[in-house]
Amino acid sequence: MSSYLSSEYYSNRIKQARKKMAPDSAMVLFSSGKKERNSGVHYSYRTNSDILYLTGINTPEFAIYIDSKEGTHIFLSESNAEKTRWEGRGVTFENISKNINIDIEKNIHPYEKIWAKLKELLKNKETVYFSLGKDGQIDVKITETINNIKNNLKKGDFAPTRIIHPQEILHEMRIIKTPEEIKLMKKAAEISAKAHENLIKYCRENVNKKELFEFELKSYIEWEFSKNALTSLAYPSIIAAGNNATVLHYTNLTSKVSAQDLVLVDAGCEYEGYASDISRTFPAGGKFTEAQKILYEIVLTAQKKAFEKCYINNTLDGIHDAALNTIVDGLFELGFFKKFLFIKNEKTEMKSSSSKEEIIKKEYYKTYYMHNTSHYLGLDVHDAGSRYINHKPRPLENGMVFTIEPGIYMPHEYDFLPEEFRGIGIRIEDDVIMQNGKHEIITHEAPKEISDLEV
Ligand SMILES: [Mn+2]
Repeated sequence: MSSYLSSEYYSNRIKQARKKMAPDSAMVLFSSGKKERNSGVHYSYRTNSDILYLTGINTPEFAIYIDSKEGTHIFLSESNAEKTRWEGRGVTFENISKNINIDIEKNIHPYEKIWAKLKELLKNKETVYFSLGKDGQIDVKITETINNIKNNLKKGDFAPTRIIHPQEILHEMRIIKTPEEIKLMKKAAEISAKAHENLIKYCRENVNKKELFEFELKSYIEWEFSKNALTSLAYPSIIAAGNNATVLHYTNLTSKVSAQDLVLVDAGCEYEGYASDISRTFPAGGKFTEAQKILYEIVLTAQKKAFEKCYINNTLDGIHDAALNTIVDGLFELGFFKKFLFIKNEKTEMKSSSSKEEIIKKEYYKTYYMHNTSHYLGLDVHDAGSRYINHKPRPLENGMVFTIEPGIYMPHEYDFLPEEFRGIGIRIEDDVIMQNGKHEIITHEAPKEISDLEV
């Protein structure tokens, strides 16, 4: 049950975290609570990624305590016989003991005992690493526990005076993936890439044969994700035909797909906790219009320029600049900045610019390209870790995994554009691993060259 990686992996993660903790400190992490969807029904459960990172355990009513000196304690609510009849056997003490190499007798306790036990454990700790603000009830219990210690101190003892967000330690660690994690990430990427490839074929084969809707393409790709492996979704799938593709987080999925539409598919599976994130844009019927092809070529070139910038010590900002400059150059040559609608601070204004410098400096490009080119990828699709250290962009290192996803969006409402360009949204997104000083694209199996998308 839910042992994604080896027990050495998890004990090492815990050991590494401990090394980074302040003297006389403790870290306490809680699994996420179950969320009700509607009466008597819960959303499918997924715990938070920090818990998953340290333990691989995906269950509610679970917590881990790590001491800066030594000692790790686990708290778990085990299913009783009656609950088991309804929900099946959940995670057991034995599972956890195996998963993270920990002694059942001394270090694993029933979840119900956590507050009494924390009262003992947090005494004489100066600092507590705890994520305030995630769960109001747990916030209150933690504060109560600390106050309780403070109010019952014996001579020479002390109570915690600082609460620090554990992300300071864990999110830094999560930026660099270990070889074990990279193996899982490659598998997630492979499953998703193959699914995109098959979806493109399916769409092309069916769009002229029958009424094809976005929701059918969604079911198709999600079936592809899960037909050979137990996966879930890394995020809600976006399947957007025609003008819908100009909405960044389009989730309606009710439109009919026409053969001459471009279809933008942004979908990725989560495999054993790890996300993949792929976008492809393709002509539903296998033939680009002239306008679609012109814009598609710019985006594809922008992505290739961005890949060239994936080297050690360059930065995600450097990668973004390469993609952005290519898009601005391309759109500028085509005259798209002669007259355009600029939206800033809820104000819209028609503008004109004849300087690429100005277009970049004043962010006029956001009329057509309004998002960033990259984000980290890992247990979360927008993975943990700051892109900046000391206000400077963080240099790329081996073990980093991130996306490269330039795009161009020309909504149908933009009536200042030539008719043939209105209602086109394009994004091309791949996942990249930095390894041995080089970048490796792990989602390349999903086709994106024009010659592979046309029939
Ligand atoms: Mn993405």
